[in-house]
Amino acid sequence: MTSSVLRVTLDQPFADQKPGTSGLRKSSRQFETPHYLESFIEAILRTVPGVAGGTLVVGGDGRYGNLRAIDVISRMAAAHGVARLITTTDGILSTPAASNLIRKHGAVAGIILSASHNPGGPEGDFGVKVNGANGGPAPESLTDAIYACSQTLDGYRIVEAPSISLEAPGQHAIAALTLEVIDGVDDYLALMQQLFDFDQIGDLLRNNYPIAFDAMHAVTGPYAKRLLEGLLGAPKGTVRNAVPLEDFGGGHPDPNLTYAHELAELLLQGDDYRFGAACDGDGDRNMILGRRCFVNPSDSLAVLTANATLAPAYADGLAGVARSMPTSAAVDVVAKQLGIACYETPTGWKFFGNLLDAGRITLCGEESFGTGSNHIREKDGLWAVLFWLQLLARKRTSVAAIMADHWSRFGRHYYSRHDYEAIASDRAHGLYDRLKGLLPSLAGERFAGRAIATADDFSYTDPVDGSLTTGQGLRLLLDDGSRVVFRLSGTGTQGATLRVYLESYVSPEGQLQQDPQLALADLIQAADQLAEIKLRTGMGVPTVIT
Ligand code: G16
Repeated sequence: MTSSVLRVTLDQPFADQKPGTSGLRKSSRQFETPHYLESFIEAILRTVPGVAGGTLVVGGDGRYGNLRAIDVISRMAAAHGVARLITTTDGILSTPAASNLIRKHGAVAGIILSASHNPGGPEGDFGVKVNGANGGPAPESLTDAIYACSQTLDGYRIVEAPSISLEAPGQHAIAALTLEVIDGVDDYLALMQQLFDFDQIGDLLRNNYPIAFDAMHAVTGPYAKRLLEGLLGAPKGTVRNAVPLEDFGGGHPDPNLTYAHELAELLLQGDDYRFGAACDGDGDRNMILGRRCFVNPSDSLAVLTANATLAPAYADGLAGVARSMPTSAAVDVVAKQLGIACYETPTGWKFFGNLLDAGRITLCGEESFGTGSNHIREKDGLWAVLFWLQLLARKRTSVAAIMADHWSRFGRHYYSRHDYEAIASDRAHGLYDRLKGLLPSLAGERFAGRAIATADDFSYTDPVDGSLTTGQGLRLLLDDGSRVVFRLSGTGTQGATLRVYLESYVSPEGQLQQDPQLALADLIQAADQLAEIKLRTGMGVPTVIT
C-alpha cells in the first residue's frame, strides 16, 4: 500500500497548550477541535530527542478519544520517521505499564493518553502525557520546550493511511514505520512477579481472605482480573467494575473516599471484606482500605517503608525515600529510625525521577494516592495493592492492626486534605495571591494556639542536577511540628481547585484520638479564617475531604 505524507498548514498556533502537573489535560471537546491534538503531538515529535529512527510507546486508559489519538499519533510518528511504535490491544495501557514498556524496549519516549482521575467521555476530559526515555514523566525542561514549540507551530505532518485495528496483537506497517500491537498486560504482570512473593500472596487470597478491588471501569480492570483472579487465585468477582469504559460508566475514576464511596462503604461499614483497594483512570493511583480502616496515602508510604524488607524486591533494605512536600512527614519519622535519607520534593512524580535514576531512593509517594518504587518511573496503583497484600500475607494480621502497630511505634501524623473544586479562576487566584502576600508578616504570629515558625512559598533545588523549582505551595510550619499548606491544583480542567493540607503529629506517648477531622479541627478553622476560604469561594464545605 502506498502512503503519502500530508503537510497541514496552521493559520496560527493554539495558545492554550501549556502542560500542567501531568501533561496537557483539557476537555474532550477541546481535543476534538480541528488540528488541536495534532498540533500538540507535532510539538512533541519535533522536540523529543531521538524520534527519527527511534522507538515510541503509545497507549491510554481507554477513555473516549483514546483510539482516535493512537491512530493520529501512529500516522504522525510515521511522518516523523519513527522506526517502531509499540501499542497494546485496544490501546489499553496503564501509566505504570507504559513506564515499564518504555524502559524495557529502550524507547525514546512514551505518549500516554489519559486525563488520569478526571472523568472521561465526550463531555469529560482527555489528556496527553509525555514520558521520557527513563520511563518517567517528562521533566519541566522538556515540557517547557514542547510548549515553546507548540507556540510557534505553523503546521504538522501526518501520513495518509487507513486506521489500523488494535483488536489483536500483530505487526503492521505505516510507510516505513512498524506498528507493533502487543498484549499490554503480560509484561507488567511479569514485572510484578519479580518483585513480590506470589505464592505467599496467593496462599492468603485462596484461603478465606475476601478482598474487593474496584477498577472504576478504568484501565486497571484487565490487569487486576488477570493478576488477582487469575495468577493469585482470588474468587471471581473480586475485581469490580472491571471493564474499561469510554466514560468510566459515568463515574469519576478517582480512588478516594468520595468518588470510590461504594468500595469505601463495603469496607468501612460492612464486614464482608478484609481488604479493599481501588485505582484511578490510568492506574497509577491507589486507595487502600482495611475492614473499618482507611489508610491515608501518607501513612501508606510510611508503612511500606517501615516494612519494605518483607517484600522480596526490597529485602536488602532501601537506599532512601522521598515524598512530595504536601505529603505528611510520617515517612520522615520512619526514615530517620532506619537511618536512610528522606527527600521532600514538589508535587508531581517527575520530581522523583532524578532521585530514582541516581539510586538515591527506592520508594517514594504522594498524598494524592500515589506510591511507587524504583521498579519503574511512575507511581503504580496495583504495585501498591500487591505490596499491602504482601505485608498482610507475611504478617497474617489486619490492616487496622498494622496501622495501630505503626502509630504505636512511630507516632501518628493526623492528616487531611480539603479540596475546593471548580472555583472561578480569578477568585481562587485572588485568594491565593492575597495569602502569598501575607506570608512575610506571618512568622511569629499565633495560629490555632501555636506560633508560626516559618511561612514560605516552597521551592526545591534538585540534589542531582541542581535545578531550582519555585512557587510550589504556601506553607505554614508551626512550632509544634504541625503544618498547613495551601496549593492550587495543576490537574483540574474547570476553574481552579484549592487544596488545603492539614497535619499535626502526636508522638507514641501522646493520646491517639480517632477521627482526623476532630484532631485537626482547630487547624481547619484557623486555615479558613486566615485564607478567607468560605468568604472568597462562597463554599461552606470542601468538595472532597480526604
Ligand atoms: C498528577 C501527578 C502527581 C501529582 C498530582 C497532583 O497526578 O502525576 O504526581 O501528585 O498530579 O495533582 P494536583 O496538582 O491536582 O494536586 P495524576 O494522577 O493526575 O497524574
